[in-house]
Order: sequence, then C-alpha cells, then structure tokens
Amino acid sequence: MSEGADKKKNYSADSIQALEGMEHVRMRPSMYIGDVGPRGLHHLVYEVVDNSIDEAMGGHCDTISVTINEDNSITTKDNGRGIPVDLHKKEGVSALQVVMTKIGAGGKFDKDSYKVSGGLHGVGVSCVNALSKHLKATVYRDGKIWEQEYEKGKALYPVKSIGTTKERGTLVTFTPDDSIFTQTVEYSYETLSNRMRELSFLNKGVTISILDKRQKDKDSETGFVGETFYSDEGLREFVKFLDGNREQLTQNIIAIEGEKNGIPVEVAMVYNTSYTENLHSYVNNINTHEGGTHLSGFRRGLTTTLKKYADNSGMLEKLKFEVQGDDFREGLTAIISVKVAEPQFEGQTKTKLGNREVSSAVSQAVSEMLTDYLEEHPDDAKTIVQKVILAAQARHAATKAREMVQRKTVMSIGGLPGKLSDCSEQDPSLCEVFLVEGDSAGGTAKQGRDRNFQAILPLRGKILNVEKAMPHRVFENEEIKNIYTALGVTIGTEEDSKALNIDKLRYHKVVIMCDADVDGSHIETLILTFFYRYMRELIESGHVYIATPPLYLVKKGTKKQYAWDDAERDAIANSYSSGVSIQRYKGLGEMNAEQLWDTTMNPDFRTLRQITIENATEADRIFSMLMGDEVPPRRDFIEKNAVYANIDA
Ligand code: 0RA
Repeated sequence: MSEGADKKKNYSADSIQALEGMEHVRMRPSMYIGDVGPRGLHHLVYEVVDNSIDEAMGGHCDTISVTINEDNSITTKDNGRGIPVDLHKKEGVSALQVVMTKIGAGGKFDKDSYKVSGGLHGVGVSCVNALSKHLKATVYRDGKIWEQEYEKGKALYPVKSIGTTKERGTLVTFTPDDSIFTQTVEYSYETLSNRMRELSFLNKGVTISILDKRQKDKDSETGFVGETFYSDEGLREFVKFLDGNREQLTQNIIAIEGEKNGIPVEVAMVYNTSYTENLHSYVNNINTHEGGTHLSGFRRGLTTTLKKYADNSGMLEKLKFEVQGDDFREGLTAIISVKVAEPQFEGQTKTKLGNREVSSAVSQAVSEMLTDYLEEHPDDAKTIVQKVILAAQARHAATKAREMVQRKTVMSIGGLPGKLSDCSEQDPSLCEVFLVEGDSAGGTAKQGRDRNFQAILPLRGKILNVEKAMPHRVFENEEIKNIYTALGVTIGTEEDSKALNIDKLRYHKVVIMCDADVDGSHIETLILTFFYRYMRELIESGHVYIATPPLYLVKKGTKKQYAWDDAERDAIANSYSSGVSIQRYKGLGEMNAEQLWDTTMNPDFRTLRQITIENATEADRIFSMLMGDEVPPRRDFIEKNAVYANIDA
C-alpha cells in the first residue's frame, strides 16, 4: 500500500471515530446535556456562550450577544479570537471543523488557557452541533471571514473564506433538532436573559446582550424585546441586585477578590434586616445549588472570624448561651464564586463541589478579608455583632418552639394534626397530601378524594408570611406546625439547627390546592414561600406540586366540559351552535366533590404542576419582593404581570 493510501485510510478511520462520537451524542443526548426537555434545550445556548466567556476570561473578548431569531434558532456572537481555522495536522481538516465535529476536542488547544468556564457538563460546541438540525459557524480571524455549515453535526462543505474583515470573533447560528428535543424547541426569553444577567455579574467588564426577534417592542432601539447587561463591580452589584427588595443593615457591601493556593476566590456579602440566610455559590460560573466545599469554607471563615471579633469586643459577655454557626448567617446575603481547574461535582443534581482543597482556600480568603474589614469599619462591626446576638436570642426561643413541633412529630400515633384526613395506604411513595385552602373546600376535597392514597389537610385562610416573621414565630404558628407534623419531616441536627430531615416524609406528593383566583394565588405564594424558606429540600427533591382546578364549566344540555382558560372556554362554546351556559368557578368551594375529583384530583385526568427551582437566585428575589417589606417593587411586579391578576376582573 502506498503511503498516501495509508494516510487516507487512517484519516477516514479517525473521522469515523469522530462521527461515532457525534452519533453517540445524538443517541444519548442526556448523557451530555442532562436532559432533552426545556432545560437541555437552553443548555445548548449556555454551552456556546461559555466558550465566549472563556475568551473573555482570557482577556480576549469583551462583548457577547445572544439573539433568539424569529424561527427559534439562536445566534451567538462574540469578539474573541475566533475559532482557529488553520489546518489541524492530525485530523487533516480545518481546526474549525475539528472543534465543531469532534467530541471532546473541547476547543482550546493551548494548554495555558484558563479553561475553567464550561457548562454544567462542559461538553463543548460540537455537542451543540450534533444536536442541531442546522448550524452555521462564521469566524472573523486574520483579516478574513470563514464559514462552515453543518446538519446534525455533519459538515456540508469544507471551511471556506467568504470575504475580508477587520473584526475578530465567532458567530454561531443553530437550530435545535426537533427530533431530539421532542417536547419543545421554543426558547424562553426569561430563562436566557436571567442567565445572561447572572453571567454578567459573575464576569464583570463583559457586555452581554440578549435580543428576542420574536417579540416586537416599539419603544426599544432595536425594535425588539431585549436587554444589555454590564457589571462594573461584579458580585458587589449582584448582591445589591438580590437584596434590592430588602433593607441593608450596613451601608457597605463587603467584598473580596483574590487568589488562594492558586484558586481564584470572589465573595460579596451584606447583612439585611430579614431573618433568612441567602447564600449563592458558583464554581466556574455554574450555580452550585447543593453547595459543597467552597460553601463550607465560606461558612467556616465567616464563623471563626466573627466569633473571634465578637469575643474580643466583650459584647457577648451578657449572653447566657453559646452563639452558633447559623446565628452568624441570619439576614446574610452572600455570593461565593470560585474558579476550579478540575472541578469534581457530586450530589443528586451534580451541583455540589467536592474538591477538598477549595474549602481551606475560601476559608482563609474570607478570614483575611473580613478581619481587615471589621478593623477598618468598627461601626459596621458593632451593628453586625448586635444582629448576631439578636439572632442567637431568637434561635434560643425558636429551639423551644421547635421542640414542641418535634415532640409531636416523633409521637406519630395520636400526634397527627386533628384536621388531617389521612389516607389508608402506608407506603409514602404512593401517598399524596392535598393542602387545601379553607375548611369548606377541605370538606369537598375530603368527600371527593380517593381515601386509599389521598390525604387532605385543610389550612385556615392566609398562612403566616414567613418572609416577614422571626423564625420562632414560624414554628409557633398553628398551620405551620400542622404541616410539619402531617408531613412527618423533622428539623434540626447537631450541626445545623435548621437542617431538614425528609427521610420520614409521609407523602411523596405534596399538592397545594387553592382557588383559581387572585386570593388563591396569593395563598399559593405564601405556602410556596414557606416551603422555599423552611423546606427547600422538599422542592428540590421534586415533592411539591400545585393543583390546577378549572376556571369554567361549559354546559350544553346534559353535556359538561371544563375549561382551564378563556381560549379553551371559547373553543368549547364555539363548538356548539347555541344554548350553551358557562359557569365561572370562583373557588374550589363552588365545585361539588365529584367535579373536584374529575378535574383536579383524579390522577388520570388532572394536571399537577411540579415546582422546581430552576434559578434559585431569581426565586429568592421574587419571594423577597412579593412577600417582603418594600411595597413599590411589588406593585411594579403585579402591574407588569397584570394579565395574571386580571383573570378575576
Ligand atoms: C478553540 C481554540 C481557541 C478558541 C476557540 C476554540 C473558541 C471557541 C468559541 C466558541 C464561541 N466563541 C469561541 N471563541 C473561541 C483558541 C484560539 C487561539 O488560540 O487563537
């Protein structure tokens, strides 16, 4: 065999392997992007943008834009170095083609580039290409414009030069493959813009814009809905944004930025007048919902430093009990962002950092900066220690209240709340509990349910707004005690007095069932706020649902049909020529037991909305806004979302 033929053979063998890699992504997309639902769909955008962010972190790029096109395809553009287009010796084709069609080629060939960004799975743009019906890459580099197109990850032609340019950068337009993303290929502007805002806080100095060409906005410069994010101060501004609806305890936001043991650490924090701990942690721009070593390092650094300061100040002398770790975090909003070269992600959702070395790096960094800060700002230091003392006193009171709840929970026989109508099934994975607004609807639900596996817990009117209440008030609240005891979850461990234990959860579906009106949705929000602040694990493990009762009953003679919105009501009404009567359900109480079962409780026909925490920072902001002290932002939000509030008008 001639040398040339041999080379050719090797080359094609290699390219077959590359193809296999791409085929594998298409065969098992979830292994690469998590899932093929809306989350995975949006992940495609993050994957490309992460490459642009990498360029920005290397100092090669300061502007990134994302456009949702009319046809739901996505265009991303950056002014980075541009994907290299020269011949890749090993593969025998343009480097661009290698980056776009070879799994694991990842991108960067230069070892010293700080490859620390990268999406949840860090799989590279080739993965996006494999999962796209069509993708076009345009590279502005070395004075020329280069282009290549692909279908389902396969190059349609060799990389070609289509003109000259003075610009630099990479432009990618892709259309997600609807044979892979079967559920939906429609992008959510909200989801993408929230992520771009977050990225701009996490990467200060980078301008990140988003444009939605599906939505016209005549007041905007572009004519379309869009936003441009730019943060000069990074995490400091992120904290301000998160606490925009809370009252800051001190004027200053404490911020640190530096490197410890080769790990870049960035922290910003401020105390506010609320009682909730609000920590958000990131590793390589990824939100680590489950925390990990960086978060525990932060906690340790904070506790030891503040404790030392407080002890030395003499302010703790009158306190009759020890100050604990969580006392130092009441009313604290903080963001911890680290960059780790080889992150190990653990936990249920692979969002918990495992690298041991990060803990001491963060702890040391926090100790050093906080010690300096407290020395330089004695007034702030005093305010913070006073807040810690108040928190310790409140916790002391709360422990007593909580012990009462606990005792009831432990004595499970006879310990269940009197208002609970329990089910007969004992296996929690088969059981459901409906939290129902009001005693009368509770009665209907009790008649309508399948008592084998459905339990009913009626709640009296508006439950306590936990956003505004001190923790011990929360545990003293009758309705909340009932929820704890009915669900069988317990609170508090040696280590963390607020930790939740859901091993004994008595129902794997916890369904909130409220009227389909403004009051109902307010009560829904109150209950969700409680779950979010006090039982977040329950939401995170997918146990919390919202029932969706219908809004209308459309009757024609003896025929009855239900409608969940106005469009559905009109469609049903129009399907009959005349003699249609329409009943608007104002509340669950207007339905009889059978109707409630048929429409809202029967697993064969109902729609339950599962509550997830897509974006914890956004959820936190919205809860603090809807439920907190400041009225104007809430009014703003309600006015902007008036379509929802108007359904009752
Ligand atoms: C491979 C190598 C280099 C940059 C990139 C890929 C790159 C990928 C994307 C994706 C979107 N924007 C991007 N920008 C750059 C390094 C380039 C060099 O060494 O010159």
